[in-house]
Amino acid sequence: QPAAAPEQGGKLPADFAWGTATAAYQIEGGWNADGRGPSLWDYFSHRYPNNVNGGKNVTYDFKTGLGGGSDYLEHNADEADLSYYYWKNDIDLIKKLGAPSYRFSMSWTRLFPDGHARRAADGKWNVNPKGLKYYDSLVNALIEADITPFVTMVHWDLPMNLHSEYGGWLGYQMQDDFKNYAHFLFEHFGDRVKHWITFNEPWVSCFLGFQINSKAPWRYGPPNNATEDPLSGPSYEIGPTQYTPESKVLPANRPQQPLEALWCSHNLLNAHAKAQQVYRTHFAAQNALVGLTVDGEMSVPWQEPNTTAEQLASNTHYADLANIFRISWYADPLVYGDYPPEIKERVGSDMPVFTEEQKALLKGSVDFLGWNAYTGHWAEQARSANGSYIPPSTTKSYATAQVDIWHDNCRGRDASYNCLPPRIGAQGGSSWLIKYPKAIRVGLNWLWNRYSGNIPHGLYITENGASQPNAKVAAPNDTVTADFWAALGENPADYLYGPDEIESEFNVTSLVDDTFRQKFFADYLEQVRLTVTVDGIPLKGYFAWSLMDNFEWEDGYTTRFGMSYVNFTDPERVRHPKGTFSAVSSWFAANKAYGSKAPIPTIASPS
Ligand code: PNW
Repeated sequence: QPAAAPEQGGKLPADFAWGTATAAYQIEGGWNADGRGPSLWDYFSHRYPNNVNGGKNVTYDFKTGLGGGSDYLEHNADEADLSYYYWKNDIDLIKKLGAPSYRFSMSWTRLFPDGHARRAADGKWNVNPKGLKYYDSLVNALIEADITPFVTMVHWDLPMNLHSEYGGWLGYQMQDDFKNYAHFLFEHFGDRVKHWITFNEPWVSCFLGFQINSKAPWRYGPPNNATEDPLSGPSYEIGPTQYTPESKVLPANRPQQPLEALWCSHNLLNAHAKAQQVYRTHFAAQNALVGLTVDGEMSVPWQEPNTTAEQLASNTHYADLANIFRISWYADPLVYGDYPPEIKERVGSDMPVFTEEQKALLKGSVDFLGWNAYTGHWAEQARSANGSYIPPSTTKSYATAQVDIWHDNCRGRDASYNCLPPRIGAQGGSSWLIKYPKAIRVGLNWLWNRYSGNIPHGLYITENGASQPNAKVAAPNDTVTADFWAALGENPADYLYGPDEIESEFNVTSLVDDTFRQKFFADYLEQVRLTVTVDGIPLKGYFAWSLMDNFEWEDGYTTRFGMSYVNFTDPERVRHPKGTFSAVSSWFAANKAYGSKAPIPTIASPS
C-alpha cells in the first residue's frame, strides 16, 4: 500500500499564542503563608493523607521519583515548587523558553481565605493584602517581560470553607460566591489581564470529585482507608442547604449521591454564566476575553482493516456520544444555552433543568473555548465481559445512560478478558495517558464542527503534555501486530514500547534527557500545525503542560509532567530544563511566523 503524500501546510501565524501552563496548588507551596485559607486539596490531603499516592508508607528514591527508596515526602502540596517564594525563577524560565504567553491559576483562598469576596460600604474589598501583593507582583513582572498572562480563576482548589458551609459545588450558593470572586478579579486585574479562564476541567471537579472519587473532595470517602468517612468526621460537616433551590433536596444518604456530579456541573455552569454577565455589564471596556477550559480525552471510532462501513458508522455514533458526555455536557450550554439533546434524552428526569433565564445567560457565554488535550481512546458500543455488545437501555436514567455510552479500550476490563480493541497507542507515565497524537487534530476538528461560528474567538489548547513512562508502568500486553498499524497508516515503532526500551529510557539521566516526552511533544505539535495550517481550524494558542515538575494531584510527586526537572528535597527547588524544554522552544522558533523580534534566546544546557 503506497504511503499517503505528506501534508504540507505552513507555519503557525505570527499572533499564535504559545507557552506553558501551571496551577496554583501544584506549584505555589506556602499553603498557610500570609493568611492563606485552606482549599479542598489542603484540607483533604492533610486529613486523609492516604488519598494521595497510596498513603503515608510509600517511600521514594528522590533522584528518580521511583518507589522503593528510603526517602519520604508529605503527600500534599504544602511546599511543592515553592513558587510563592521563587516565582521570579519561574519568570526567568519562561523568558529562557522564549514563550510569549503563560497560563497560571490564582488561588482563591490566598485572596479570600474563607471564600467570600465582599465589598464594604466604603467600596473596599475584604481581600487578603499579602495574597494580592503576590499576584500583583507576578502579573506585573510578566507584563514587564512582555509575556501575556492567561489566568485560570479556579483550578480545582475550591475554598474549603465553602465546602463546609454548603457542600461547595453542591450548593447553589456557589454561583454567587464565584461571581463575587470573579468580579473582584476583573476589577483589580482587568487593566493587565485580558484572557480569563473561569474553570479548569469541570468534568474532573464534578465527576472525579463527586462520583468516581479519585480527587478532592473524595465524596465517597478516602479510597485507601474505607473506615474514615469525611461525611461523619468531627471537623467536617456539609451545611444544610444543598443542590439548587429548585431541587430542595438534602442528600442525607448515599443512594442519592450518584446525581451529585450532575448538580455540581449545573451550579458550576451557572456560576460561569453569572461571572460572564458581570464582565459584560461592568467591564466590557477592558476588552478582555472570558473562556472556560474543558478536558481532556478524545474518543475515536474503533477501526481495523476489516471494519465494515456499517460497523464504522455505529462506532462513530458511540465515539460521538462519549465526546458529548465528556465535553459537550459543558460546551453545549456555554455555546447554545442548554444541555445536549443526546444527553437529555438518555438521562431523562435525572437531568437538572435550566430555567429560561439561566439559558439566556449561558448562551454565548464563552468568548473562547479552552481544551486540555492529552489522550485518545478507541470507542465503540459497550460490550459485556464476554465481548458481546450490550444493547442500549430502554429506561432513561443517569445510571443506564452511563452504561450505554461507555466505550472501552481495555481499561476497566477484567484482566482475563481478551482485550479488543487494543489500546490506541503507547502508555505514558500516568494510567490514563495513552499517546495518540492524532487525538489533538481529530478533537479540534470535532469541536469546531460542533461549535463553529458560535465561539467568536476560537479555540485554545490550554494544556498538552506527558508524564515519562518509568519502570513502574507495565509495557502494553496487547497483541498488536505491525500489519495492523501499517494498514492504518501508522508506524508501530511510534506506539509500541517494550519493557526493554522503557527500562533503558528510564534511568536517572532520563529525568532530564527525556526522550519519550520530547517525541510526544514533537508528534502532537506536528498535528497542531496541520490542524491550523491544513484544516484551517481557528486554534489561537497552545500551552504545554507543564513549566516544571510539580504536585501531580493524587499521584503526589511520583509523576512528572515538567519540561524542567525539580528535586523536591532541594530547599531552593532549582528548576533544571529537560531536553523537552529546548525541543519545544526550537519547534516554535522553526514553525511559527515571527516578526522582526528575535523569538528564541539561547538555552543553557541542563545542569
Ligand atoms: C490535567 N484525562 O488534568 C490538569 O488540568 C492538570 O492539573 C494536571 O496536572 C494534568 O492534567 C496532568 O494530569 C487531566 O482523563 C485530568 O484525560 C484528566 C485527563 C486529562 C487531564
